[in-house]
Amino acid sequence: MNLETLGWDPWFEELSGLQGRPIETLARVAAVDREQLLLLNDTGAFRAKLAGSYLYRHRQAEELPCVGDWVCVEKSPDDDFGLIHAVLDRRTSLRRKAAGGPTEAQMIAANVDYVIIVQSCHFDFNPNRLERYLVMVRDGGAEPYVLLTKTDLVGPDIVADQLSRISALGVTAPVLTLSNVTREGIDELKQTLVPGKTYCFVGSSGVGKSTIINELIGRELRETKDVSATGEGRHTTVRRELILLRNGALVIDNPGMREFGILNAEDGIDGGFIDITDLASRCRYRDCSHTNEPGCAVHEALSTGEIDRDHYENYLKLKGESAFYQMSYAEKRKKDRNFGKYIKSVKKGMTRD
Ligand SMILES: Nc1nc2c(ncn2[C@@H]2O[C@H](COP(=O)(O)OP(=O)(O)OP(=O)(O)O)[C@@H](O)[C@H]2O)c(=O)[nH]1
Ligand SMILES: [Mg+2]
Ligand SMILES: [Zn+2]
Repeated sequence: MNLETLGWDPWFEELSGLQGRPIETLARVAAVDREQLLLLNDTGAFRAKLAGSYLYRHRQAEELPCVGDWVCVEKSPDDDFGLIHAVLDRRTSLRRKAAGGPTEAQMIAANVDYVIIVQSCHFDFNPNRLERYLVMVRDGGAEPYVLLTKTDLVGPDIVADQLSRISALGVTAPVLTLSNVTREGIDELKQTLVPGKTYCFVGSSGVGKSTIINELIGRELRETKDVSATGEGRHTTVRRELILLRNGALVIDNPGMREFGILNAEDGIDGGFIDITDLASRCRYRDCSHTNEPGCAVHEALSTGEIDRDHYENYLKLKGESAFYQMSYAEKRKKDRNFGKYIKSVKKGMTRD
């Protein structure tokens, strides 16, 4: 196994910038359990902790290593734990508003190439929530996929209707459907997973994320549980984990998310509502809020039915949330150009197969 197998990308060598000190090796975070981390590198899996000096300098939740991060770690063969001294800049980041503070971001996963947004055709399908997820994904720099599950529980007409509602939103992401029961669509999903790329599965509890990942692994590794009698999902997955599949793709399972806020996501919102942002260029006022200004092209499209009212209202809601959080959102940390060079030298010294 080498670092490329684990998703290492030349980007990290060229653009990574971070304040660091000499460290022995690079590794990828596979899981985080409180202050203990599970890391993977060319020597295999091992445990590590954060160096006290790192903790001292990085107090924001967003700055702590999360699943998918690349870290610089110091470890000699007889140490039980490696010591993490630095977290490399993230190429992409999937984050949401932390439940506690109004403006602090919580990392879901880092350096994910594709996010697979999972909704079940049965009870769970919700276009507004889908848009919210799409905003979160695009804002973090990853590419979205949409996956509808449990097609065995609804008729083909319902699946077709849901697909057309997704395309009515102007969603450009690929949309897949599958059933873990009839296994329809499973091969198509497998074929989309590319070796060396990282895929993160997100969606409500009970939609079948872990069942799919078990299927991809080929054995029961992730815990799944029966849905309760009300049809609501139950939380089963409690920990995120990065798993290397036999075909070479990397997948991250996630606990189901009840709700999440979006942060500082103006670009992500505009990317997810291209129909509205296109119309906005024809509004009379450049700073039109599309609520009640005269000459608003968005309002006109709304009255002719060219755009959907739910879609429009969701747009305004996400915009409002984002603007609110942006006011006090803490700025990203500074970059140090020297670190990229340094990473190169660390990498050169590593054993490779
Ligand atoms: N009928 C049907 N049931 C499914 C399908 N996929 C998963 N299930 C069932 O749905 C339940 C929940 O599946 P999980 O894989 O645990 O769901 P999850 O998304 O991982 O849930 P959390 O870990 O709580 O986020 C289990 O009982 C699965 O057997 C499907 O395609 N069809
Ligand atoms: Mg699960
Ligand atoms: Zn307008």
